[in-house]
Amino acid sequence: MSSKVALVTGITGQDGAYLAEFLLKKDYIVHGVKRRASLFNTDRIDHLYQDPHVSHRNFILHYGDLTDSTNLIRIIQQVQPDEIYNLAAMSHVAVSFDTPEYTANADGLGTLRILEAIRILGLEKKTRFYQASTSELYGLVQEVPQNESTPFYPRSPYAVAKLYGYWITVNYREAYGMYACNGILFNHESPIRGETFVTRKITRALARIKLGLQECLYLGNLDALRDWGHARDYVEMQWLMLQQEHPEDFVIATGVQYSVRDFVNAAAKELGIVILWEGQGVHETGADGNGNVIVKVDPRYFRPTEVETLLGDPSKAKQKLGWTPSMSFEELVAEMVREDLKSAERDELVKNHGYLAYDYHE
Ligand code: NDP
Ligand code: GDR
Repeated sequence: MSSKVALVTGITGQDGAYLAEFLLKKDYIVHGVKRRASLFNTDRIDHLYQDPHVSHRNFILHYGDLTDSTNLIRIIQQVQPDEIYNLAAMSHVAVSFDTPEYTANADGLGTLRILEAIRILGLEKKTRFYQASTSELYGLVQEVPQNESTPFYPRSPYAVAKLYGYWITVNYREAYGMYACNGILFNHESPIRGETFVTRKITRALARIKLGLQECLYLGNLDALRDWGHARDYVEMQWLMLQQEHPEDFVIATGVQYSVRDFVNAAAKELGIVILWEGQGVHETGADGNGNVIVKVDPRYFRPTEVETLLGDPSKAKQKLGWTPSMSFEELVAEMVREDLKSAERDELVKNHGYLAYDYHE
């Protein structure tokens, strides 16, 4: 039997990298859409790269952008994919308040552009479509825990754009009989998580603080509650959603909730750093063993409208997809801390013995 062909948008992102690895192991031919950037943006997938001059490649990248329908139509026409995973997005909730129109264009209309390309090319019966929907849709939560029928109340330009993506996916499924589904994924993290999301910001900063490379970590809302899982587990569910008899939407979550403060404590424990929490109303919130404050609250990281609490109910995915997360919260934190400590150790080595000792003027 010939290999299945997948097209992944957002291939250079956290999930794109894990999904590409996963699909290649399943013997797929994987095509990815990457944006042109002034610097290389393929760090997460460099290990999968194949020289375009060799024949029989099974990992192929195309330049593209979700804001450009002509290019999406051309890529989909060339690739004729069996499955499309739409993972590309301006995915940072706080940044979406600064770039709301672009976020609506890429995250909302971008989804429509792909669905419409499938239709224009007459691929409705061939190509299955996965939309990266999000627990941010629940926003100001109406019910705890949240499942597939919990009402949405988005609280950011990102979430509102994703709401459009969610419903246009449902609409194309119902209107044109397409196999299109939404994965409503709760937060998922990993050692390759973007460095400005709170978990990675914490593990990276605390590792650097431990080695004396950084003095302090500034955070926003420490009381926000999230349901954090591991990205590797979650991409497998994205694939499984496209292997069912009928297309359906699924919540993927661990069903366990922690605060940002809990995450700091867990990472500090892993590193053997003591975090001393101070009294309410005090903006300085943590200290190392020597009494130096290492975690401070900076109001610039508060959002105009916050999502205070998210907790998923993954019962449907458990029952129909056989979903069980393979990693606990503690294991996730430990893996992230371990990898960031390695990278901080490399920086420390360079700082102590490397190019900084070299006099460029000689
Ligand atoms: P990342 O931010 O790590 O990756 C986003 C990807 O989208 C990157 O490859 C980025 O390219 C690409 N991208 C951004 N804008 C465009 C554009 N206009 N055209 C083409 N590509 C673009 O996100 P994650 O991997 O964490 O998340 C994957 C998807 O899942 C996103 O849609 C996100 O909103 C959604 N999601 C994520 C969750 C999570 O906890 N991680 C939870 C629920 C949903 P570049 O590398 O050049 O920036
Ligand atoms: P989120 O993730 O907004 O849930 O979106 P993020 O890690 O950015 O924030 C989680 C919570 O932590 C609070 N917080 C901070 N956040 C950041 N980034 N930086 C800080 O310094 C900080 N301090 C406190 C936030 O206010 C928030 O409550 C992620 C993204 O991956 C989305 O694309 C995805 O859809 C959702 O998860 C599910």
